[in-house]
Amino acid sequence: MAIELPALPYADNALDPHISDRTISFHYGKHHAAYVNNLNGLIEGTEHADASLEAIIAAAGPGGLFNNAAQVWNHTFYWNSMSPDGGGDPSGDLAAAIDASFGGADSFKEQFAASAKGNFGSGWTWLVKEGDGLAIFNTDDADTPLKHGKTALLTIDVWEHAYYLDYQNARPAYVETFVEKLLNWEFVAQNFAA
Ligand code: MN3
Repeated sequence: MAIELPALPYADNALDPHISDRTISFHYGKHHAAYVNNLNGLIEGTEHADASLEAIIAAAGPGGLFNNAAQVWNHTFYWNSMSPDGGGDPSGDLAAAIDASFGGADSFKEQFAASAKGNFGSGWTWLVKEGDGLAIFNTDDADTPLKHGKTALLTIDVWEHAYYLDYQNARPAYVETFVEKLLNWEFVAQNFAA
């Protein structure tokens, strides 16, 4: 049972002009697809051949198996972290939790953006559940909150391939656009309630 590349939750051009269909064609169509293909090559005929993606991530030590499995999971989570109708503010229980942990939605957005801008090199910036509260968590390369016992609520990919075609080296502009225009609070709320 091979690991499959999940369909995008929107059309290839749905995030235009913030994330272009050209970026999607490479980032989803080439990078994400390559992680899936690499992973299937690595698990074929092994003890992991019929395992779930989450089980492979849990079992894998440092190296190619972990990197490809985690990148498959992280990218699927990233696509869902954005919406053509994104941006705005959280509501309900999630808003209360954001207030309690960060002092309000605006303060959260500032702290999340600052962490994403400052996440050195290739990696991911996450909102996670941590104990009774919420926290911002940076990971390097393919690393993922699953491997740290944390529940992911939101992520932004800060590898250069996520933004270079649309923003060149201007990671801050990409991060600010993500937070203001793309952030899918409904997805965050689903993960928070789960
Ligand atoms: Mn990526």
